[in-house]
Amino acid sequence: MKDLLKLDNDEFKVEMKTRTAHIEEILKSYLPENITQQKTIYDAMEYSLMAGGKRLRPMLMLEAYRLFGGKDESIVTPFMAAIEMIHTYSLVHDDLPAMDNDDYRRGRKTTHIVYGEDMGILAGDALLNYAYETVAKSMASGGKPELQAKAFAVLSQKAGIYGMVGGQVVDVEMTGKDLSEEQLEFIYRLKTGALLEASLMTGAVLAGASDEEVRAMEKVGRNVGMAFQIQDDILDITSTTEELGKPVHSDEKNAKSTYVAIYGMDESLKAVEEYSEKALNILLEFDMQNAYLNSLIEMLINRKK
Ligand code: GRG
Repeated sequence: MKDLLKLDNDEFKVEMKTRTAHIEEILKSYLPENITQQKTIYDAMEYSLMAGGKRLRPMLMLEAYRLFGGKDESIVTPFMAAIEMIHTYSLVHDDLPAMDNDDYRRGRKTTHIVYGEDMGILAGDALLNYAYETVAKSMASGGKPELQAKAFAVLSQKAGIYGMVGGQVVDVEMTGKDLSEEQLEFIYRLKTGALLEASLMTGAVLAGASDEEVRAMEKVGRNVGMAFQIQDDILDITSTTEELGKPVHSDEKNAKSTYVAIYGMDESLKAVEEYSEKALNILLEFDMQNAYLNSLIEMLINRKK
């Protein structure tokens, strides 16, 4: 087996900055146009979508696309914009009074605080719809129809009842109750993991990866998702509101049974490392080497926000 390719710390930081700026430009270019009387919804969409954030999902998608030899970025950019819109809608809805009732996100007031609860609901709806509209429009204007349709199916499935929405449903239903190991794994795999799986899978599909390779990317995403969510639980306890850009101790406030609450801090830190290592080992095993992607996965272990 080959050695894992990685970037050194400084090189990774520079690359990450460049890539994040590139994604910001892509997102801007896919914002809706020709808005007239419905301008409020455009403002609320832009407010939430362009509020910063790590842009992890489009970043993973582009790296997976490159990993499998994808060259023409115009095929993957609508999907990158779409997944960030879907992710943003989930955050906007998750912050609503009926769900987590949070006032801060990505370092600023949440969408419903600024635009009202009605517009918060509609902004989430609009972002979800516009995500699919963006992908559908790109498919209608050419490209590689079979690959685009397959990627569209993966994206919509992972965002829906078999993915993120399904995980959120169980999470909401189980709030305040004790969770079994299986229930916790189910929630994390769907609520958080599914969109990360979708990022890596759609990138691979659009580049023409084989079914076996796409399945391997799904597994990578699943492990990254577990590591990411457990790290999120850890940061909710150890970090600060300033650093995270959202309230800390939110899990306690919402009576959420988290990995840390069930297994303790030491086990959780170990689990983040183990899941990240599993993800990297799958990439190594398949000889799927992209130094930036490997470093990004490793960075998740040490992330502070
Ligand atoms: C409302 C259908 C629906 C789903 C909500 C994603 C989600 C499900 C809820 C958000 C709260 C939460 C803890 C989600 C788990 C995934 C997660 C850690 C999201 C935050 O993602 P980051 O850290 O956010 O990538 P940024 O702001 O950096 O993009």
